[in-house]
Amino acid sequence: MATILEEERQTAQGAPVRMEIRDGLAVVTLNDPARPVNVISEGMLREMGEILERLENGEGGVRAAVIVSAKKGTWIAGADIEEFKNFAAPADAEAASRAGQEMLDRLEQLRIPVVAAIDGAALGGGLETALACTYRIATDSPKTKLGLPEVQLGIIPGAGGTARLPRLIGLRAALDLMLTGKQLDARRAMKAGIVDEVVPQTVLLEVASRQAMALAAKKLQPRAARRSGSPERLENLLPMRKLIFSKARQGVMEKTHGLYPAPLRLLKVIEAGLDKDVRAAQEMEARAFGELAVTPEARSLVHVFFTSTEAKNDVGLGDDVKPKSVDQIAVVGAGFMGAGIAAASAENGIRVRLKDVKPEAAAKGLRTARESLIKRAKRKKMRRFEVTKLVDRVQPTTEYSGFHASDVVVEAVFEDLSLKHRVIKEIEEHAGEGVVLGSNTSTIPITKLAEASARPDHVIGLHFFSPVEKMPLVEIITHEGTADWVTATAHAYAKKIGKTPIVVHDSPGFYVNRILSPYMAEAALLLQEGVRMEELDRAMTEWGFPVGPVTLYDEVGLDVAQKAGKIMAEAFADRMGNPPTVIDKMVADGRLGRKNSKGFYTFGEDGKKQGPDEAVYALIGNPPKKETPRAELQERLGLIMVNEAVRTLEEGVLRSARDGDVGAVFGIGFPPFRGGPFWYVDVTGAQTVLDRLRALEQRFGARYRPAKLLEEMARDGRKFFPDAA
Ligand code: 3H9
Repeated sequence: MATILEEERQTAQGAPVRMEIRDGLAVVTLNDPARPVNVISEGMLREMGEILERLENGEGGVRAAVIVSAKKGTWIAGADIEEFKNFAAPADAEAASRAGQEMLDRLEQLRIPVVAAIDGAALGGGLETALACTYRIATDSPKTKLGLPEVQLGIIPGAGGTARLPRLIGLRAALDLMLTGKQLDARRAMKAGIVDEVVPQTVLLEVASRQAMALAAKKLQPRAARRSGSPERLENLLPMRKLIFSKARQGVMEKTHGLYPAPLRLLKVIEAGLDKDVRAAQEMEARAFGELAVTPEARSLVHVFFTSTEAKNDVGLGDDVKPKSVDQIAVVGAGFMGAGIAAASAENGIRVRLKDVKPEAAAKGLRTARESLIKRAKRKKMRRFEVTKLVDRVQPTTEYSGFHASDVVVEAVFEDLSLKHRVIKEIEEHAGEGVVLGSNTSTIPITKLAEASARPDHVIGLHFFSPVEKMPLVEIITHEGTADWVTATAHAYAKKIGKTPIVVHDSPGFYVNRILSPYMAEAALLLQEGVRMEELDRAMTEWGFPVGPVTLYDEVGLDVAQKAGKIMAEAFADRMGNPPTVIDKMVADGRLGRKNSKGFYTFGEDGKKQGPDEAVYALIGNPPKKETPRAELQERLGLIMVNEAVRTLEEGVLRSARDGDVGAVFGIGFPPFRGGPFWYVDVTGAQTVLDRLRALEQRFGARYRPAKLLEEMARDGRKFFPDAA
């Protein structure tokens, strides 16, 4: 009969860490009652310290241990990012890193084997905990993901990850994980050599317990003992190692223009630590962690983490407003966007009817959606029957059959008001009473679309960004009459398919295009003034945007940009002035950008962007002049967007500065290390931004007129975010 030594010193019910000992096996269960996920907080460290002491003392004749989580969806989500806000100086953060390292060193040095039984996210300090265990078993649940995403927070792994991961899986693979922050599901983690076994959720504890005892009985060898020598022997040759680091550094510089200190510091720490023992490598890790954690870049990235998580979890309506569950949708318009929406939905378990008028168009959309799904399925190493089940979720149609069972219908037809009106009427004839009618328009006011509807309170904007599979934002646009449950359902649907939604009020350009538009118009004006195309692009990529505005014109399509630009110029004629003529000239010359391989840039046969097309300057009618200082270009383009963002908050288009930062970072690629336009104002100082805008207004006129709200913030010394440094 098994003896159960239930934790005597266990604190009150619901302690963050509990230990149960049964037949020589300790099951350590993590379940922080105060937090939605398990995190390595000060409290958790204390609790773990006590458990470790008891294991070190061999309490209850323990021969092996298993660490499990009782939280659904997470094993350990890493260090407590909330606590980062308390780091006033590098020494504070360094101390936190050392505390994490010490705890995991003790875990690693236990005389008994410890099995990490991972179900749910094991990220950052979570994965570092697993790395300090003897053996790792992970479940095949879609929630199980392993990674070291610290660089995305402007820091590096600080609890031994930079030392342990390269030693476990080899340098190149470890660098790839740490520099990108990518998260692997269990199967990929096993292939990478991080995880020893993958099992279904239902048997996790059983298998982990068995393997822990097998390790104790030496019937099973831990990975380190199973492999001979280092993971990748070639990588240990000095010239090879030098090459790997130099390539990695080059890759980082190309991607970040040196604007993010963490990845560069990460490379230094790993390079210097590889020949040292783990303890010495951790010394360097702790110091770097400390210095990085208090940089403005890290503070901004932490801000982006919290604001985006909040936007995802907060629809901004009372608790009594309940969303409808979304299990089946229909998409009307099987073009690139429609197919992307269908694929993103199917990937997340939603059945989709994809409709177009002609069979060829529906078939093409289906092909696009399937290709995207198969690509992702391959990456996830899905089995064949799983892939079949996945792609079968999208069914093409030329009729409205099956629409009655849809919870949401997304219309993604051409940007033509009368066409959309007709489509809305048709949808309403065939869909059920309780359907949410979402429009993926990027330019037409939702209020106008709702005019054609018999149930205007069901109509809402669901603005996806292209390409849907990559872009994380969905702008949800409400008009005056949109019912709250419709907003809540649209929000829940966006969240279900893994997107980050922001809810904005109907207005020309909504939020994202509203702030993008003056920026793009200013870029066109700068071209007319004689600034070279590549100069403009370089200025803004060096400011931190993923692509510059001229490249963006080509990517978006010049005809699309022309149409959007006209709408915005009309809507804000009082201060926008005359729209730049260059875009009209480009379109008249048949230059539509990437889609017809003819734009500001030239494109190769393979569709790859090449250099700027010099013929464009003749078209503009103004040859390039001497270089404009890069800082001036950045000031003109950056501030016009920031000012417009503040206006949208002032006008109530945005509900909060938080949503404004999330929308700009996730919808446009506003430099994440600047935290978004509102965080940027706070960090720069509202008064400074105001002064700079006033100077620009003097030179260039009303389009730089500062937002009233900005004037108020400067006058009252207020901030959008009180914790902005
Ligand atoms: C690190 O580990 C450094 C170490 O190397 C060094 C140690 C010394 N901290 O996203 P959700 C909150 S750096 C604090 O909606 P999901 C989140 O704010 C860390 N809070 O759930 C939200 O709160 P609320 C590296 C956290 O199921 C709630 O939990 N780790 C943390 O969609 C639910 O979150 C990461 O970067 C945290 N670490 O996704 C992982 N994590 O309900 C960050 C979550 O009040 N986390 N919260 O709005 C994630 O990626 C996702 O939250 C996760 C769950 C996948 C875990």
